[in-house]
Amino acid sequence: MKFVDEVKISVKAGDGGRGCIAFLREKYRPYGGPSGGDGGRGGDVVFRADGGLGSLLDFRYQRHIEAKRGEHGRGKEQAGASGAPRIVHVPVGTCVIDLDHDTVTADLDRDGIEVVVAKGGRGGRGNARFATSTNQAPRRADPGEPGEARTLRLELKLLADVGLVGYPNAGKSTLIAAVSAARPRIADYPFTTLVPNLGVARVDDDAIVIADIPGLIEGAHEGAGLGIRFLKHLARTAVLVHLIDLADPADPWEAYTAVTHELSCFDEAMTRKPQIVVATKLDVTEARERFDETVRVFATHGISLTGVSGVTGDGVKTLLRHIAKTVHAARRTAAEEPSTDGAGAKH
Ligand SMILES: Nc1nc2c(ncn2[C@@H]2O[C@H](COP(=O)(O)OP(=O)(O)OP(=O)(O)O)[C@@H](O)[C@H]2O)c(=O)[nH]1
Ligand SMILES: [Mg+2]
Repeated sequence: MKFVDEVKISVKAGDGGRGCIAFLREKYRPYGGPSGGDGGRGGDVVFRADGGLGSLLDFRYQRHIEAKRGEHGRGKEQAGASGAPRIVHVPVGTCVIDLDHDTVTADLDRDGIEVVVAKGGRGGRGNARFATSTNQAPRRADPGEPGEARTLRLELKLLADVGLVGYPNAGKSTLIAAVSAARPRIADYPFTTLVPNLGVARVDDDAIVIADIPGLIEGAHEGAGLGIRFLKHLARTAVLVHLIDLADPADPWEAYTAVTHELSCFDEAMTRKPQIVVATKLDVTEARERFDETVRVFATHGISLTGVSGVTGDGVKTLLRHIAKTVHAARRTAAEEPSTDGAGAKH
């Protein structure tokens, strides 16, 4: 199972500026010398690892990246200005593969490190450089070198921030499709999802990575249904979102406790992760009718319930914000307490 975000892009560094051909002519200096300045260097394309980014999502809208060219040289031996480097922020953990040569160019595995992925061209020499004792008026200057152009694949191994759990058919895949670009299979029979899917949801400036795994049923820890081995993909998530299908006539509290039991059979730590419990399919009349009563039952156990419809999108935005806030809080707790597993307090 590979959880990889990848994107193909092209980069082009700036071309070097042209060298200038010029001669100094001053009123009282009949033999003014060659005075063409050098062209400026083209800007590099530089990748910088940024711990604040969580995905390669930005590159979906930015497939071609160019740095500025160097300015051309000018008369009076004025060199052209260099093109500014183009600094591109990429998430920590981004691996850069050169597709033309099939080589790994860089592994940006630490916050703040920088790698030049395309080098700017050198500026051409102006004619002032070509003056010799025998040729005092050279009419020659170099063109600038072209900047490097490369086709790259960026790969990022993703770690999910959020795991979706619940019975089969609870609407997990529908929810991930509603909040991200992931397009998992969705169908009205159990165990539609056979392998985990990953989706990246945008919340303001942040990217939240959500994992959708196969549904759990009672006895999953003994192999019932698809078993619980998929829970290993959620081991490092910060937050669990537990979906309960209110259109299903089965008792919601029993569904909740059955899934929670399977989580604890896999690993006690799973039940200590912050959890957001969500009632789904609220567009269905029967589900809506049961909502208030279900909220009350869960409240008696100290659990607050959020309602959504993955189909109409009702409540989904609010839920996503709630998820993002919980993820941020969990990340902060994990950063403050590096000695714990970062699981946080019981919901
Ligand atoms: N009316 C309605 N139907 C929904 C909603 N969410 C999901 N469904 C339907 O419920 C069925 C199951 O949805 P999925 O998203 O595949 O459920 P799942 O939890 O991923 O199921 P598994 O992959 O089998 O574990 C599909 O027929 C969906 O169209 C909802 O909010 N409202
Ligand atoms: Mg599914």
